[in-house]
Amino acid sequence: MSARPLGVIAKAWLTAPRAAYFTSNAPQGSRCLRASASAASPSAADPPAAPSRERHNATQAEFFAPQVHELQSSITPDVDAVLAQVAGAVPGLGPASRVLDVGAGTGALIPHLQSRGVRDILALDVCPEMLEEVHRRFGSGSTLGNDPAVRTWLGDVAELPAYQGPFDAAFFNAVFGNLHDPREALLRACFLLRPGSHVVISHPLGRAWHEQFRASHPALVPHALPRQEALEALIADLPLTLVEMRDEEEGLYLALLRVPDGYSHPAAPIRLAGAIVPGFGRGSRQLGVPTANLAPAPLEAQLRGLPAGVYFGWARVDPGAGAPDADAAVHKMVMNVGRRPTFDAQGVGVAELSVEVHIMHSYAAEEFYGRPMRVVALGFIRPEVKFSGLPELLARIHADIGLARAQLDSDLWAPFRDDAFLAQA
Ligand code: RBF
Ligand code: MG
Repeated sequence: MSARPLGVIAKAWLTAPRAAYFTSNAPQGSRCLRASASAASPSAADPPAAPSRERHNATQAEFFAPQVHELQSSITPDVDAVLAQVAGAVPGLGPASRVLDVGAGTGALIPHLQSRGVRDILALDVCPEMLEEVHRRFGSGSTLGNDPAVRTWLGDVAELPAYQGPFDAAFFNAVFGNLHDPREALLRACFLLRPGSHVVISHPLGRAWHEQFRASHPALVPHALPRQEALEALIADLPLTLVEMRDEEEGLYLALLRVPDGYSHPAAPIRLAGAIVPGFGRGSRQLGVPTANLAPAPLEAQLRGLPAGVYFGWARVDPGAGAPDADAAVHKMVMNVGRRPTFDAQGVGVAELSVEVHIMHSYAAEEFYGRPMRVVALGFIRPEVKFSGLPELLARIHADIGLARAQLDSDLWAPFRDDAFLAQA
């Protein structure tokens, strides 16, 4: 990439000198990029394969690295006033709040968060030069420590470790269209957010501007700013609800989403005990995700009112005499309580509820039918979903397992390994 023409466009990216942008820089750049893209592609009709996250983010970092001072100096008073609205969109932010700023850039949003009293901010970006500027402008607390400060994290939000949370708000300002995978980013953000907290997806320059920029830089900006219907589809199986949406062609685009209070279910910890029963012969062991199932009927009182979906927690099987000690220990688990709609043409699932517990341990024995199992479910990961098929379900279960592991290692949930209920005979 040559820095000079891109520099002009990147500056326009925030300052929005629309006439100049639309009439001189963008169309030329746009035509050039399109022409070279289709020339390089064997079939212009086939959409190019999505690059890996690593490759995608390297492209972002490369583009923005030379733009630090342009971006910084391009926050006009008009743009700044809109950014104040963005920071103000989340109710209740103040000195006790911890805020995640995804795609922080040079930190344009930070003064507006600070003027609302927020002191504890994690600025995230895939471009190290941007984060150096954030550090220079806003100072920083020590890398470790609990003092509220502006800290930085280099990388994709989809890879942000759980220990960086929990947050009271996550802002995706002027970055959503640039993300490698917006859904994955939102999903990961959800797991770092407290119940009742908020996500803001915003672009100060609005839809029309974003679409122009996207057209001229399809690799850099693969995604549209979602309209309400598309956004609702995007979050359909995420623990998020849409609260407010401003989406006019011109001017501020802003979607305010909320993590429900029920994310960590009010009934948790949910303590279940029973004898392990055969499953439905769907071959979950063959899938690499063996489950030990509990009969739902005797657990009706504990299960009543719980949303169908995936929970995480701790479990212990009594494997009987002669089993290795590790098999009798408490282990991490993910549990699906639901009707497995993926395997039903209507998508409603089988009539009878199933309680399927995948324990993150390799047991010596193949089956434990009739053996006692105890489970303490602590948090709700996501609702049950009708997936397109087994591969998608399996990929999702692996994501659930990863998220559950991270949650269960946290100070919040690790102590429940020693819950007295699990130790009972
Ligand atoms: N089945 C579904 O139809 N939708 C789901 O969202 C779903 N999530 C699951 C999550 C976990 C952690 C586990 C262990 C199972 C899940 N299942 C789901 C059930 C899955 O279909 C079932 O385990 C296999 O069919 C084997 O019985
Ligand atoms: Mg099973």
